[in-house]
Amino acid sequence: MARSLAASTSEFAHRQTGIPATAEGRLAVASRIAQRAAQYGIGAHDLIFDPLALTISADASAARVALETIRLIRARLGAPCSLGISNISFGLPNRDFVTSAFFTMALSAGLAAAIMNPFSLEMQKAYRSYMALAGLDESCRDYIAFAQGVEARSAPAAQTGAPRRSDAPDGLEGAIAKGLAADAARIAAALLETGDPLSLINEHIVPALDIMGRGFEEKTVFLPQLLMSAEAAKAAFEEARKKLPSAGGAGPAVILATVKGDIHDIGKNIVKALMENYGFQVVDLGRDVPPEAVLEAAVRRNVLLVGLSALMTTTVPAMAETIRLLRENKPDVRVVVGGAVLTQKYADMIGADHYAKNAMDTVRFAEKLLK
Ligand code: B12
Repeated sequence: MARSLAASTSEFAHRQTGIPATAEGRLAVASRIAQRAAQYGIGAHDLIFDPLALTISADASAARVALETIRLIRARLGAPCSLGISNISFGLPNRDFVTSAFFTMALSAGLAAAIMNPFSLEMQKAYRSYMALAGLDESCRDYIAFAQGVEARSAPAAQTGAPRRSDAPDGLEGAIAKGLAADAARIAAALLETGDPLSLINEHIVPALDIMGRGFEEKTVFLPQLLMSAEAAKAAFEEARKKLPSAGGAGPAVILATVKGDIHDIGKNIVKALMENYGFQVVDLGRDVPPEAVLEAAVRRNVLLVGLSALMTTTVPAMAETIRLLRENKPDVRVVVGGAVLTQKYADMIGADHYAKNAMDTVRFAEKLLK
């Protein structure tokens, strides 16, 4: 059987008049091989075809034909392809430039395996970038590890004291830093058996996110990692929230919103949970809320207190605009503001009635004002 198949697979070299110049011609050869294999009970998906990469220095259509052949073999025969990648750049200077670009194109066309130099940095870059771009590298985990490894090897002197996920501490902070939501929830639940929810939030969750924020600023932590950490922080907070049951919401109504342009809502949600725990009815407008929507809700619900959250310097102007609109159209409303980017000075500058550093501070201000 092997002899017969070997004869078949060498059709390119012997029975043909040479390597077919077109993708259809190469597909025809592959189809004959697949038919012969089928006679021996071997399905096309158990064969690996090499559609052949010839050098572009001799034939300008070489890459295009090879790529098209991969697509056709996959679509028509359902069979995987492998290529000797570097042939494509034979005869050219700096071959890795062309080879790695071709590798990315071939992967995109459906290449399943490659004969290539795994020690070539250009090829590694192409492979890791392709996997991330194709959505085959969850949260760009492998890409980030690879890119950080390259950076560390090429510039060890440029290391800063900024936190890296790899030197994250153990415990809840570690689970949040590594973006492990299930672990974060489990550890939070264990800590809550003896500790109180506010300490969990203030002593573990907020500091862990601050560390990640610093890393993000110093470019040792990247957006996919920040997203995963935020999810882990939310999972831990959810455990804390369960221990802060709503007191029934019979008290005064309060509006909470993260201002327009800003999607950070972990802090606002903590404020919400604590206020509900203290009996306030919280109307949560969510995040990225336009000034007009805040005003509309404040008028319709006739609330006397609005809480606004902003986490970015770029969204403080939206907070200022919201306050201005409220002042003009509902002068009896008071505005409390919070969020990591704010300071007392900022809050005064934009005309807020109170700056709350944390959730408990917000509750105290609301109680003084409304109860
Ligand atoms: C988690 C996080 C994210 C998560 C948010 C998930 C979510 N659902 O909230 C994700 C990954 C999505 C994210 C995205 C982005 N982020 Co971000 N993010 C953070 C991080 C690390 C933590 C924020 C946080 O939740 N802290 C924990 C909570 C509990 O703290 P807090 O919000 O301050 O809340 C407390 C108090 O402030 C107060 N409070 C909060 N709100 C309110 C409201 C009221 C009414 C009151 C009274 C009190 C109050 O009480 C809370 C409890 O104590 C910060 C860094 C940092 N240290 O803040 C960066 C940070 C805010 N992000 C930043 C940036 C740049 C971004 C992005 C633009 C990144 C990007 N290139 O896409 C996007 C934003 C997109 C957008 N349009 O909003 C920058 C902002 C820089 C700046 N100064 O402008 C920061 C500071 C990181 C950094 N150092 O560079 N981010």
